[in-house]
Amino acid sequence: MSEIGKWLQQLGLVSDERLPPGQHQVSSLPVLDIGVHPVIELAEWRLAIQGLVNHPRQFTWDELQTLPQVAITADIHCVTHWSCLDVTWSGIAVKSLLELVQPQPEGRFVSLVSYDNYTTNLPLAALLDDDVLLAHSLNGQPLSVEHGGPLRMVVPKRYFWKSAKWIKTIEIHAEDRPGFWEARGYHNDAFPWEEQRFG
Ligand SMILES: Nc1nc2c(c(=O)[nH]1)N[C@H]1C(S)=C(S)[C@@H](COP(=O)(O)O)O[C@H]1N2
Ligand SMILES: [Mo]
Repeated sequence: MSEIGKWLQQLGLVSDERLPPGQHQVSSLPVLDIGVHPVIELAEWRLAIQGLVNHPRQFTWDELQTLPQVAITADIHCVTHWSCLDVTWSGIAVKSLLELVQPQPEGRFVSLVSYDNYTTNLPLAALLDDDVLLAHSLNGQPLSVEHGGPLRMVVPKRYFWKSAKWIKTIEIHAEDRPGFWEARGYHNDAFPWEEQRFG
């Protein structure tokens, strides 16, 4: 941290707190999901981007690897109160994928649909952030099946249920469609620092 950063902290003008309210730290990423761990051969695996886009597309595994690769290190916060700090992910920038399919102006919301039929929803704009990626690796290792391999969404700014494992389809809609947990009372926006867990 910079000298001035330390100073501001000592004066109590900024906080060094990395845990959002109601969270405790864990040292490794737990495995959490609705219970089905789908296994898909890479040769069969597809990612579809469809709905309100000019160029709906299905990507094979090999096609995806040719797209711009990014790596990020982020703190992960789960609504069940654990946070795992400094998790490194690498994969494909979602922004570059969206540029290829060209969302239409009325397409403002996204449903993520996974191979276990799990769904979650986000505003399209949330996927354009630089820290949002489709991850195929976790802390330098290929993403294991239990953590959503071969490919999962990572949306670090939201509670982790928005980060769909085993992603299959990205659908762009004009209206917001609540996903699996959102339809069961979880918060639609899910910002950890605002403690948007339910409602
Ligand atoms: N496809 C799918 N994605 C999912 C889930 C799921 O059940 N199915 N669970 C979500 C929840 S509630 C959490 S906390 C994270 C857990 O990811 P992890 O098992 O890699 O820690 O995945 C999210 N993505
Ligand atoms: Mo979760």
